[in-house]
Amino acid sequence: MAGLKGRLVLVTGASSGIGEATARAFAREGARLILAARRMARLEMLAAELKEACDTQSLCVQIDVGQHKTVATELEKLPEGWREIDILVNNAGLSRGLVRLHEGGFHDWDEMIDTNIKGLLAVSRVVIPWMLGRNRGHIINIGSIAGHEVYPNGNVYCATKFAVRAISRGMKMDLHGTPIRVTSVDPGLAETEFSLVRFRGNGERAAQTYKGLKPLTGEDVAEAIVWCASRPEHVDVTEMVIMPTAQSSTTMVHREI
Ligand code: NDP
Ligand code: 8X3
Repeated sequence: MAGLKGRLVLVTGASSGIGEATARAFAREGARLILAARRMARLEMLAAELKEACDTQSLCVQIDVGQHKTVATELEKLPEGWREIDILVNNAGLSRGLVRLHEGGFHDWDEMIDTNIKGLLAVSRVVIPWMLGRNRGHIINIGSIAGHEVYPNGNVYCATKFAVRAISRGMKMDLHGTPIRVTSVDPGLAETEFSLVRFRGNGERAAQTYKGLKPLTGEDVAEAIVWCASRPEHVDVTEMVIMPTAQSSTTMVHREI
């Protein structure tokens, strides 16, 4: 695979799941990494692992993307040589609850909107001008099948992912005529900590989500992300939907139970 050696990749939400697997996949290709999330200890463990396995240079940055005002401050503090971001993977995101809209709570809604939409915007607002300054870059937003189809009780989470899809399209247009690429990678069911977070640590409930099917793994999605990033400069994969074979839509999931 050509083109990723020495590239600087910022992965938000690198402490778990898809983001963590994405960091590993880019490290295997020889990229340098900025690992961002709230759980710094996990990022530091990952950085040490990548150093050992791939001799990767990583910088760990504690960022809560939901704290929009501090995102710029934290990113502006990046040391010399670490602002030349070639690839931004806007992955940090979460779901809270799976209930009818009229039973939902403002706290959960705020958390999803602040992280999935406003967090992605806050990071992009800082990094895209840097990319424009260097006339190069690639933004990879992690959307979801939930940004293509709403499912029962998914209401606000789905709305945030519909928003991510709209933002990806808007970014592509706003960067028209520049060499900067925009990609939306939109997975179906992937077994990560996603459902554990959605159900606030209820492991039994989380496990039900993946019962009787072979879901995607973080690694499956990471491979797709790295594939998009490693296309030749004139090729922009604008949208990639990646599903488990056993899933045909948000509501059609074949389970062998
Ligand atoms: P995980 O829960 O395993 O990982 C989520 C990551 O996001 C963690 O690293 C977490 O880090 C980070 N994160 C959450 N909130 C914040 C915040 N406020 N600031 C910074 N980082 C944050 O789930 P996934 O890997 O599955 O999720 C990654 C992305 O993939 C999300 O955008 C999700 O919507 C999307 N997705 C997931 C699918 C699935 O089925 N799993 C399918 C389709 C899309 P920390 O807690 O340390 O801050
Ligand atoms: C995560 C996939 O279908 O659980 O975005 O919403 S789904």
